[in-house]
Amino acid sequence: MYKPVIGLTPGHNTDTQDAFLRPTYLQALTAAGAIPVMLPLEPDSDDYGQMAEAFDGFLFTGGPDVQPLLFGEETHERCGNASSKRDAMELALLSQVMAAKKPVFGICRGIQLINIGLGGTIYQDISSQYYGCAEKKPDFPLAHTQPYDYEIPSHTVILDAQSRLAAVCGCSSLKVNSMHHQAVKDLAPGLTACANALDGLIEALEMPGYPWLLAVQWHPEYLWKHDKAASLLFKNFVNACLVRH
Ligand SMILES: [Mn+2]
Repeated sequence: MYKPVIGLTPGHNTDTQDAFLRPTYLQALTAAGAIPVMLPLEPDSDDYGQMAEAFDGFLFTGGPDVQPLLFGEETHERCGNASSKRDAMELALLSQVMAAKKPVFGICRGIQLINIGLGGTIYQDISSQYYGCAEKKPDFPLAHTQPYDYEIPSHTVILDAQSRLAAVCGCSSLKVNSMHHQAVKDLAPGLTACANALDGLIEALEMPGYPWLLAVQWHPEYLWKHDKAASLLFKNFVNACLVRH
């Protein structure tokens, strides 16, 4: 039986220049019935169109912060490390992948990258820019950078009942892990928020009318072994890639 081949965007260690991928993404996609492949960090600029055609789907993985000048902002004092090579590669790839209407899954940095690539903005730092703003300061600040193991969920997200995400997961709320200090702020045109944390922050996005685009702020690749919804998310993505083949 044909298995969908899925391209994953690579991590970039800016100290050693290594391109790498955490095995959790590969394990989750393999278990869901796909063949995962790490994409090059520095493809030839002429090759993005061919790369978009060559794979059945694309996973935009977690990682460091996106360079703020790329979404029209100065660099906030609480912004973290960025990789110009990775930013350029992922933004160019996203454009070609979406032109080819291939399935797109985003995780953590992936949700931010997709929102930025399509014209949205992000909070460069949740605690100072979202919690720090008086009108948005919640009574109960959440640990979006959770203080314990990634396999343990740390906060709740409420799903939009009409969303693809709710249909895929078959429930109205999820317990998710959380390892981010940035978050989606203004949505890009065409995207809808389909999950919010109890403090109001956007935790998932999708694109109605597009064949398959879902992005989550949490890390289902650390949850799928024990969490049905996380496992269904990967399986639904892989099935969407299979249908397109
Ligand atoms: Mn969170």
